[in-house]
Amino acid sequence: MNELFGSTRDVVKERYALRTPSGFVPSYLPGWSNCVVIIQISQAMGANFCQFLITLEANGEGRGKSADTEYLVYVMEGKCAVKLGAKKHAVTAGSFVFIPPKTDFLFNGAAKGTQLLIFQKRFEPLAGVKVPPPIVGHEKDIAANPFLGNDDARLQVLLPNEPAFDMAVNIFTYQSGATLPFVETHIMEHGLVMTKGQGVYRLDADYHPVQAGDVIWMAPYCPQWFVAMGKTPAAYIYYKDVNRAPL
Ligand code: UGY
Ligand code: MN
Repeated sequence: MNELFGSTRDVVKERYALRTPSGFVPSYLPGWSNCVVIIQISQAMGANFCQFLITLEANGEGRGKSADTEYLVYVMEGKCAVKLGAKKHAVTAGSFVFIPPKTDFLFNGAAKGTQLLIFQKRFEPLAGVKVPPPIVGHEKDIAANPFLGNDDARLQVLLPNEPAFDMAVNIFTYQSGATLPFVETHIMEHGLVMTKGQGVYRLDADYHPVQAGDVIWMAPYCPQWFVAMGKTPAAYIYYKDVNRAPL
C-alpha cells in the first residue's frame, strides 16, 4: 500500500492500536546488542504486556534473566542459537521458545536478518500449581485445527492450555473469504502480528484493511472480527492472557 506523504494507516486509541511497518522507529532494549529493536506494544500504550520485534545482525545477541516475567519468542525469519539455563538449542523460522520466570537466556549465533517476535508478560503464579518448564518447539509440529468447525479458519495453539500457563500464543490461518465466526468481545487482551496475506480487521466499531507486517493491540473487551481477503491465505500470530481470575 502506498501512503501519501503525511498520511499513515497507524491508529493508537484507548481500546486498540494498529501499527504499520512504515511507522516503526527503533529503540534500545537492555541486554540486546547489534540488533534493531522495535517495541511494538507496551504499557505506555495501555497494554498489560510487551511485544517486541528484534532483527539481529550476524553478531547480534540478546541476554538476560526472565526474573518475574515470562517470554514467548517466535522466530519469524532466519535462524540462531538459544541457551536457556545450561541447555543450548538451535532454532529456525517457525520455531518458538517459551522462557518461564527465573530463567537465564542467551540468543546469539544468528544468521544476519534473523527476526524474533517476543511477547513478554508478568507471570502470575497459581497457588498449588507448578511453574511451567521451558519449551522449545516448531509450528510445523502443532496441529492446525478447524476453528469452531470451520475448515477454512485453522488455529494452532503453541503452548499447552493448562492452568500452569497464564499466556497463550496461537497462529490463526484463514483461507481467503474465511472470517472469525462472530464479533468477539472478551476479557482477554491480544497482541498480534499479521504474518501472511491481507484482510479487514474490525477493532471496536472501526474497520481497517490490514496486511502482513501490521501489528494490532486489542485491549480487554475490545470488540474484534476479521475477514481474510485477496488471492492467498492470511495468517496472524497472537498473544492472549489466559487461565487466571480477574481479581
Ligand atoms: O483466541 C481468540 O480470542 C481469537 N479468536 N481472537 C482473534 O482472533 N481476534
Ligand atoms: Mn479474541
